[in-house]
Amino acid sequence: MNYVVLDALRNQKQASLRNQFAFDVLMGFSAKSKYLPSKYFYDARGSELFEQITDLEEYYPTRCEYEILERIGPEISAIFHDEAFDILELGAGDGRKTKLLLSYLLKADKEFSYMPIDISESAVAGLCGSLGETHPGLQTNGVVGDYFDSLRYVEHRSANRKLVLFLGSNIGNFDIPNALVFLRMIWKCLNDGDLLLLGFDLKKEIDVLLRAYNDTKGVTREFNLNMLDRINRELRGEFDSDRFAHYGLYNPARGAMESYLISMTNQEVYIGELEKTFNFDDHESIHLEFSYKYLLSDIERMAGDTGFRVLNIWRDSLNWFADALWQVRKEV
Ligand code: AVI
Repeated sequence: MNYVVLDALRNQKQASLRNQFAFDVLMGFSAKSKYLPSKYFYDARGSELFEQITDLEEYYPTRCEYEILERIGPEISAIFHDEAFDILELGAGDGRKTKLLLSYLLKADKEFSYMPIDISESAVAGLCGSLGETHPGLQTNGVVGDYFDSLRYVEHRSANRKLVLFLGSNIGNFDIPNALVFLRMIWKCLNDGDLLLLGFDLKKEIDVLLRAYNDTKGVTREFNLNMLDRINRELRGEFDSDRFAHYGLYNPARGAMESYLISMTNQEVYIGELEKTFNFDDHESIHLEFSYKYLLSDIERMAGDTGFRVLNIWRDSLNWFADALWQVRKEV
């Protein structure tokens, strides 16, 4: 087994995770404008549906970032010269895009290790297993744990310079204040000179965005409705997902795609674990997700505000997506 499960996580019983889910559902459905936190998309079924989304013709971000990662290997490689380094990836998923970069660095004979970090043991185990087959020469050490515990854990085990990857515009699922806090917490776990490669989905024609989040095959719709199915499975909910519609819109004031489920009728839904019935009025909405889109100036500003220096920003040929390389600046 080439991964570790951090104790803090192992000790967190399944039951307490479920309690947290129940608590968050109670909070979200008790609010004046109902919502569910987007982190609950990613159970096994949700992760599978997300992988399907990334293969859709309309969902461009994965393809665009793939094009960038295919190209930037030499520049990343040059930064480290002959220095050994560690690549840490936050929320690696199936690692398809990252493998491009890893392959290049292996071929260039770089001395580095790769540490995929994820809260889900099955995600880390799956990726470590598949890398063992596709990249047998690669030193892979997965870490199952909370992002920040994991960064601190790695910090204590290796003195090498770090390159942290947070790809796929995952940062876009945080609202701006929370994104800034998240980036500052990464900064806090790293040393002066360490690097962060971040994926950002750029502002573009609104029609392109609307198509990406309202695909014709209905996979995004299913991805959103899975949230209700998950409540049924894990919290003994009684949702009939056919009575909800998916609605994805672009909010130009916020600069973000927003996803909602809309109740198509006046209905009452019982959730066993909460011993409570919730009322959903006809046309009432449940907010599920923000997907922020950025300008290059936003990327520069966010770096400065959180203690980083921008080394490079690479864009795909359509200028739809950017990967930015930031460097930690600390007063030493
Ligand atoms: C994971 N995240 C960056 C995706 C996004 O584009 O915000 C999740 C997603 N939601 C609907 N489609 C994809």
